[in-house]
Amino acid sequence: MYGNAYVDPNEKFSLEQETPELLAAFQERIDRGEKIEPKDWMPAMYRKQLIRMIEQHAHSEIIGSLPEGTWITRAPGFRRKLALMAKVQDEVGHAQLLYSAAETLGKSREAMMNDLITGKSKYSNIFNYPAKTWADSAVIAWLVDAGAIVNQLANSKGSYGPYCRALERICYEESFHLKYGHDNVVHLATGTSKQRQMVQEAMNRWWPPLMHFFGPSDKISVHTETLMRWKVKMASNDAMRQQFLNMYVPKIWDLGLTLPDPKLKKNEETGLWDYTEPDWDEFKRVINGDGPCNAERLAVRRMAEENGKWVANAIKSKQDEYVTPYA
Ligand code: FAQ
Repeated sequence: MYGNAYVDPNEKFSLEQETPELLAAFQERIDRGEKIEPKDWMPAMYRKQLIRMIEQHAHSEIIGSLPEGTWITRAPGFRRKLALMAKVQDEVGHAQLLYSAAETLGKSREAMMNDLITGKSKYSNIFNYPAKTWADSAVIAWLVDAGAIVNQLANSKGSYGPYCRALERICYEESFHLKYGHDNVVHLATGTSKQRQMVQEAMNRWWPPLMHFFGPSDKISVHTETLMRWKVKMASNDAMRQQFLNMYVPKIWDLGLTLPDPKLKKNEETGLWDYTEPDWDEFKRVINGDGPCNAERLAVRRMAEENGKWVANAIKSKQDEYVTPYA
């Protein structure tokens, strides 16, 4: 019986190794819509899956601050610079909330950070592409944040208490980022012909990674079935992608912008969007370390880790004087 001891996320587990009565009672709690809290009994596989997903999410926030962050020094005007700085700071704050939620499951922040900088952990595909112009930062703030909200608003109604509470707070802030991004895109799309061209080119660049962002299609997704049974994921990857298309494609077209997919249209019979199947080989390459910016992103993170070590050590030596909350 595995029960509640911290599990090495790399170890293999199977549900057959759990006590059947405990497993059944756990599933009943989930089905009743109860929240699971850190000290409650949970199957080792549930713990492992949550650590994987929350940790990847935390890494995505911290790495996700980098493409937009490169535009802080070059933002067009003081007000836009201030707003972008605040947004980037929020994203790093989201990582802090998420690392704390993952820590409640027993994996230390040091171990998570180590797995990020050694390339062992994944993070969102989308942050491995370069933000070439100011318009890229606008498209990220509007549409990547929009995609994140679709995913996180649904999953904030999920089963693991600390993750859901972190997601609720994050969604409030992401909603504000989305408005900021939309304002920037509208400004460019209704500006000079040069500005329109710049935002159109950014849209063309970010569309394929945005389609990948929601994860592989349901036919090839590995974890969706288990995670939906446990209400960690509240909708499948394809369902989230469809929701995003439904909400945002009309808004993009309203601005007179186009999207680089000739098949993209709403199928009036099914009510679903038809689109060209995303290139899943490219997706796999990017999430496994071979995207245009993976090496650069991890190098920046390693540098930050190295330069900030003395601060972390100082905080840790103070913390050791107090009782740790999850001991
Ligand atoms: N990128 O079986 P599935 C943000 C991996 S936050 C990289 O379908 P699952 C805020 C997956 O890990 C953005 N890898 O996986 C912001 C698995 O590999 P593994 C992050 C991906 O977990 C905005 C394999 O493929 N959001 O943007 C991706 O059931 C602006 C098989 O896939 C979250 O993390 C991907 N896109 O579903 C910040 C939300 N998709 O681990 C700055 C929480 C799949 O077995 C600026 N996460 N993989 O080696 C989730 O909802 C889920 O984990 C999914 C993937 C939906 C991402």
